[in-house]
Amino acid sequence: METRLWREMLAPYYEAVDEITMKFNHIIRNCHNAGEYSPIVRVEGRVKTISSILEKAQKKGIGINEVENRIKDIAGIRIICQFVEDIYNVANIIRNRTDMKVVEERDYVTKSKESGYRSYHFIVEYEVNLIDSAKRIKVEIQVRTLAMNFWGTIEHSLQYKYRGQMPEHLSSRLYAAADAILKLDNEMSSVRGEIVDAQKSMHQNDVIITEILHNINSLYGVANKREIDKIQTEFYRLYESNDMEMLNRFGNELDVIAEGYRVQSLREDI
Ligand code: 0O2
Repeated sequence: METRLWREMLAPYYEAVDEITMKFNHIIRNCHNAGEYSPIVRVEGRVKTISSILEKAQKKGIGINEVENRIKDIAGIRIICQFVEDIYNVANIIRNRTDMKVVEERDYVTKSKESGYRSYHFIVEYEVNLIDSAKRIKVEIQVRTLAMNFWGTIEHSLQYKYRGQMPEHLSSRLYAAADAILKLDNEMSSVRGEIVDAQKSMHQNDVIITEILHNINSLYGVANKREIDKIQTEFYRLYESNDMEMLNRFGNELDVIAEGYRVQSLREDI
């Protein structure tokens, strides 16, 4: 196939990867904005390179004209989570979405592959709107923990280096490392509640401080210097005491002061 035709064929896959990556990033942002824990840490997306498509097609005896039908991971999304439990929460999110249809599901988390590889795989059908038509394409979504991703990425590069002929001493080391990853994920799951709580309160504290600083910044333009100095001194005092309850109360009082100035300046405008 000519390069130009490959580019045409791959265009909707690039579109799908961009759109789906953005949609899962919105989930992260919406969770943060709502002060909720996000089951997703980050999202990555890629379109398989032409050489990698050709290599897979050759390995599996797939003809060029069958590539789109039979290679289901031309478009690939990787969703990275902190904990194994999050993988299953993300799996439910994917199953319940109305903009993609799950056509295949493989749980390599509960039952790892022979290599030790663990990850949860979906093949979904996703509709892309092109300039004058729409096209349904297949997209692979891999959901895994940070630890599984660490292992998978390293093992993948070694597999690439040895092209399926990995020396025994390396594959057995990797298998042992996969076992350590499984233990690590289990250990982390046992303290998930504590970690989630700590991260939530860290995020909430961050929001409180950011809002206070934003309000102080806005007051610079409208309040008098003495008042601002007083507010700032109080803020530093509370900040140093690390008393988040007091800082929250102070933030609420500052909201009222800032709101008052806004009303005043609006009245002056009238
Ligand atoms: P790349 O370079 O990541 O794209 P099948 O559907 O069973 O005929 P397929 O499509 O290989 O065959 O499905 P499978 O086994 O679910 O694997 C899909 C993808 O999962 C692979 O794509 C890898 O990304 C990943 N994967 C599967 N097994 C392993 C493994 O043992 N180690 C690592 N590191 N990754 C794995 P590609 O096209 O092989 O690679």
